[in-house]
Amino acid sequence: MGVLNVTPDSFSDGGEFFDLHRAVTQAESLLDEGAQMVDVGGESTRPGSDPVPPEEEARRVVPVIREMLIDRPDAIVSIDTYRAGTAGAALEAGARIVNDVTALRGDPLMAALVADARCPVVLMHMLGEPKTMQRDPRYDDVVREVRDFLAARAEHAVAAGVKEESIILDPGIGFGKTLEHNLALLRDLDSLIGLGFPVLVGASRKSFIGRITGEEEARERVFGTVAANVISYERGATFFRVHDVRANRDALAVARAIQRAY
Ligand code: PMM
Repeated sequence: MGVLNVTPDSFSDGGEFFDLHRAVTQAESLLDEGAQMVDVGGESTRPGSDPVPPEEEARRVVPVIREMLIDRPDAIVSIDTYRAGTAGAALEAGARIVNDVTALRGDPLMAALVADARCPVVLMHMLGEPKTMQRDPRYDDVVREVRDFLAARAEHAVAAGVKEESIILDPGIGFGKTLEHNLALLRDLDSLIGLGFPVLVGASRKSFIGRITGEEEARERVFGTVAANVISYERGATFFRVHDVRANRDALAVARAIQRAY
């Protein structure tokens, strides 16, 4: 899953693809590099960020989705939003997956929207909200708490009419987590895999990688990202949300070939 942030302020690519033409060109290059889907977002969720008004979020993403599907009608677009209004407008414009970083807690109308649309939905774990989530996050047992939270959110989704086979779970790397929390979640990813849903990992360029490698520039964290994704793949993850598609695609192709060798 290639990342396309149509925002002025995302942590690693903020401002780069804020203009319609540049955003569409970037979507196409993600696909050309081998992304099987493009995740389009119109509001940054980086630590400390403020929400944008709902109309502004939809105004950012809908034209990009429309334009990119004119050029690439078969592309699979995911909409990164927790707002039912934005998700609905994006689905109408041709998006096929909803990526909700609040796991259907951010908008009371989202569960019904996803159930009606019968589209896949990503349910992500986040402790708190972006504005404050990195202020001293604490857990007794991060792996158990994230797994139990996601199991409960999946149950909530099913109760609202979402089909079990439409659910994808995500531990929410960096969302209210210290370096140690992120590492424990990746090390014990099997525990999340054990819930029986496909798992998405969004480790790409995140600050925990910089903490380990000393790489302060987000765009220089590609090697660390690849390591996190290969390990996650080996532990059973299915989807990898990344900014640098080619490096991750090649690494995952090799990891997969080794796993399937006989
Ligand atoms: N991370 C970001 C945004 N959306 N969605 C999911 N499902 N998982 C993530 O880990 C995730 C996400 C923040 O990263 P960005 O600013 O590079 O988009």
